[in-house]
Amino acid sequence: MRRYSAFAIAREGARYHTGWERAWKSPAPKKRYDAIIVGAGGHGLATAYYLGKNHGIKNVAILEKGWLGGGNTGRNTTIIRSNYLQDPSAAIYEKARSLYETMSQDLNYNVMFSPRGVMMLAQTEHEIRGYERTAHANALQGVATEFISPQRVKELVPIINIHGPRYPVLGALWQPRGGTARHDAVAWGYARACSDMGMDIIQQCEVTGVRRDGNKVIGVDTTNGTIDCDKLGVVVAGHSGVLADMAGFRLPIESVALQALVSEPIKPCMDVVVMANTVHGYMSQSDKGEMVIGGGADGYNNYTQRGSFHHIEETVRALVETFPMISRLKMLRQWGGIVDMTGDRSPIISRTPVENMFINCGWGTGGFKAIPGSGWAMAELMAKGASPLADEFTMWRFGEGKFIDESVAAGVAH
Ligand code: FAD
Ligand code: PYC
Repeated sequence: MRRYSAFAIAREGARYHTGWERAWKSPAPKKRYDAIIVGAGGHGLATAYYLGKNHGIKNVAILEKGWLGGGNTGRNTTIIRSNYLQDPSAAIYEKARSLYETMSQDLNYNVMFSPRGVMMLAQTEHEIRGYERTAHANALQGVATEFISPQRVKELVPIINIHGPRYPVLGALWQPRGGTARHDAVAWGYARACSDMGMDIIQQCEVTGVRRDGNKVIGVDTTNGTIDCDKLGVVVAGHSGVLADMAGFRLPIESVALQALVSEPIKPCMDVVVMANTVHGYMSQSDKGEMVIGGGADGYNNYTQRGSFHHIEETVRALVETFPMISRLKMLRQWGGIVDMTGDRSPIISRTPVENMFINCGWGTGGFKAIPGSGWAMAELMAKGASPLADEFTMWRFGEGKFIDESVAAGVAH
């Protein structure tokens, strides 16, 4: 616990609480920041980290209305893969996956990256065609994936029922260097590195307004007062539309609940990640032994961070037919997060209509895997005005018809 007291911007002196778990009640700092990042989730923290590490911009504050990592970053099922179809997506997700390989060393913080392999089952002829197409595209993009047979699926996952009562397993898209990482550790690792660079992570500090001089951003209003900045990066996932509204523009984002659950811990029984998108459920085993399970997103917009009950039943039903042995497991707990969905299921990393205000959102059901690549690109965009990794992901692509369609790769029904 002691370590995190630094995150409460104690260096500004006794005006601030030093316990990171307590609310920051004091007036906002009177200094002007080179950059403010709104949102201390993985993407916001990674953006701040690469602003400092890659571009030398360290006079940075990260403002968080709750606690760091308490949004979707701390609520996801930690699947990491880069088996996307379109070139711009493969580039940013593979950049992220490769950064995960060395993240523990880079941050000197064990994020428990486990490249155990990710498998997306094909259970219809349509899925076979889709995944074979992705495997060919990945070969051209330099992303190591292959389409494997049902027999190979069974070898890799002995507990699976490949003859399924409704949909037999016809093959799978297999990414051997995909896997999982400890989600909280990713947030904490980036946070500690930001703090070590002298950045201020201010929790319990909600941004309530975007301050402008003409069309140029000059700071933010917060529940703790106003704070000045030269550049503003908004990285708030499901609340992106709310922040855009404060700045006077609209985003093509819908916010919906996505939920997950875990079973009681059991002995190791499955050492890969399996996604079954036709019956609709996915599962991996955590280091504690719990089976980590997720399903589809709610079919209506909301901000509840809970999710509707019928999804749990549908997801468990789908997974019981895929892995019959889990029918004997007790489920321990369930939770939800609010994911930010775009129409083409690809993210937005973009300038905005407001000068010096940038937005990173739209990662929807699949942004945990992207955190380091996204932070890398967003930092470059904020520091230099452009980033090759972000070029295609502007918020204006929807008006221009330049969609980056990843509705199959997203892997989760929505
Ligand atoms: P967040 O972690 O949500 O951070 C945004 C932060 O902004 C929050 O902490 C919030 O409190 C803060 N904020 C909001 N408004 C304000 C304000 N006004 N002022 C200050 N702060 C504010 N992705 C994968 O790649 N693999 C998976 O297996 C996977 N599984 C998932 C399972 C579930 C159940 C869920 C919900 C998501 C899953 N995802 C997965 C998606 C992934 O979690 C998200 O895309 C990713 O975590 C988004 O990170 P973020 O930093 O953008 O958002
Ligand atoms: O993007 O791989 C993913 C994912 C799995 C579960 C939720 N998102």
